[in-house]
Amino acid sequence: MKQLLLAALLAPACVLANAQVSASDAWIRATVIQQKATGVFMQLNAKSDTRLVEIRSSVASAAEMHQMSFENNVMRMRQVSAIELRAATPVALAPGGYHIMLLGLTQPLVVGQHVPITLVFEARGKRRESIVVDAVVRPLTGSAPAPAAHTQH
Ligand SMILES: [Cu+2]
Repeated sequence: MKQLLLAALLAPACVLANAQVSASDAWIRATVIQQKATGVFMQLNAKSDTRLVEIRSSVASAAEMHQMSFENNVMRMRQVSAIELRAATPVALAPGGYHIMLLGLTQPLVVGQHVPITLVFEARGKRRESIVVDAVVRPLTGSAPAPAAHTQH
């Protein structure tokens, strides 16, 4: 038992395993020069009910949570103040749905680059917890909405 505890303290992955929320498959859409905003996507898994309330990254001056939806044949995006997470119910931040927007990028994000993103969660009783997610930059192409869509709000 003692050995197990020690191993848990030494391994960073195990420290994160103690968190109420874990993130997997985190990625960021690559940017072109002069582009100031981009989307971050991942899968979130909560052990108990909580909500994502804040995002920070050293590569951006601000970050927002957005929700995309298809209304009257038009893709619309609106800012949300939080993303609710239910225990044991994975939530996907994915193109076409919820996503994180990094705004005021301080540098271009190139494919293969790793960017730490800090996610702050608030559970009942205002108890806060933050985790740091390693997001990898992936190419612009794919099933994702065009970056231009983000200049429209
Ligand atoms: Cu957005």
